[in-house]
Amino acid sequence: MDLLIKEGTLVDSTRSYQANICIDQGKIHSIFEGSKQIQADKVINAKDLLIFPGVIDSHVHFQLQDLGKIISSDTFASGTHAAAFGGVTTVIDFADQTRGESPYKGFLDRKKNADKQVAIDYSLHVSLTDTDFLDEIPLLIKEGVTSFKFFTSYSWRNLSLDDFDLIKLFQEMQKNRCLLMGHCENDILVLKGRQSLVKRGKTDPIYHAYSRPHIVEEEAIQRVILFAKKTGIKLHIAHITTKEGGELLANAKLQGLKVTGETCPHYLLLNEGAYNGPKGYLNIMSPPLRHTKDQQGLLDYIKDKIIDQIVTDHCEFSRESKGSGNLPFEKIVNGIPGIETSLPLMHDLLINKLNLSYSQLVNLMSTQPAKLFGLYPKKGSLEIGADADLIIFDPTLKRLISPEILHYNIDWNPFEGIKVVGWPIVTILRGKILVENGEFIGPSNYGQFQKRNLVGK
Ligand code: DUC
Ligand code: ZN
Ligand code: ZN
Repeated sequence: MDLLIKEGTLVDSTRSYQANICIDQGKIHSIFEGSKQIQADKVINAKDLLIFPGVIDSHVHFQLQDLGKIISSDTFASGTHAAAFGGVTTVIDFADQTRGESPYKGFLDRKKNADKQVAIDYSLHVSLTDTDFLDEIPLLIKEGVTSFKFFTSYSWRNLSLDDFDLIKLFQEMQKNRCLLMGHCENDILVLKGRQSLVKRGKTDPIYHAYSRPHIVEEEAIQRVILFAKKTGIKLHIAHITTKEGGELLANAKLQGLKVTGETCPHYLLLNEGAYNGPKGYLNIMSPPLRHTKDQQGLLDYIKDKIIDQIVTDHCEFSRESKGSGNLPFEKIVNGIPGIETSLPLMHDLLINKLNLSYSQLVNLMSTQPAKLFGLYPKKGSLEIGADADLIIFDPTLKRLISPEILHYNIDWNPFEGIKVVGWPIVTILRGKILVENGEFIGPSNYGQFQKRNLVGK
């Protein structure tokens, strides 16, 4: 046996129980309760510690090119390295089609770039920015890409599709049985809202939030849910930020539609007050931070199992890339870091403060993402034969979030100053220990591209 983890509390999406777990050749070999003589190359005593399946963050952007020339600070190497410290063992990034060019080629290029660098397992969603290459979808499915993305906004970056093309794309997704994920904001409302504020000289970071009021998100989510209803597709709503967005998801589920949704730690822990003050410009991301009533609403939808998963939308930029506080809000690149802190922050909020169960946390951050995106039960589970992607988590370890204790490529953090109790101390990927007691001890490029399955009908 390669590794024996003794006397820990195993947590999967349905239960927590004390047991020993044996790992061999990268897989979960066996699980047993009580004591037994096992010969293993390495033994970890996990008494008083928790063992989770590794976190799956299905929405991250490493090396994202924004506003033409600026590229987000984390490479696939640095981002996946930081992710491992946060207990994340699989990420799904994006291959965004350059409009007019082959998405298949774009995917192959991005994969080639990532393959050499990744410390943890990964996959890619393909974002489609026109409808001229829909015949490439079967090719991408063969490569293991089973989810695609659209934008209803970002026309200024040539990313959005109009309603006619959206419906065309939805019909194609239905034919191919893929999942379609949407960034949902009303493009004209964003563009004109922004213009009218800028014209009046209202360019401080807080106006980023005012330029994208709730209706921007609500209208777009409502529209695409209608398109999903008409075409019967599996639709996933990315980064829901508003109570109204959560309500639309709840209604769609009540109607029996195949609609799922996610939110992010920053929408639960920060509100638009974070745009004030000298560091406000750093917190610009889209959709923007909202109000306390939205935070409460989203938490209620998490408790009620309406929101299916928590992801980070990790997309970090240096202070300089964000203009060092000297740019009007509309010229600041969008995105914040999150991947290394999401598990401890969500553990502290959902379990320590709101009393959700450990299984719910595992479901939101590992099992559900694996199920939605075609990785289950190889990932996101503690079943015998599953990949041994595991975290050992110390629920008593106290940490003060600050850039100094994190491993990102930047020197600021939106959650700086938040105290949490609970931190991942060991991260294991396919049986290899990557992180142990604050040190990266594994190979730095052990990550592999994961071919994903089509899910459901
Ligand atoms: N918003 C996005 O839509 N993508 C990356 C980062 C962000 O803030
Ligand atoms: Zn988005
Ligand atoms: Zn995103």
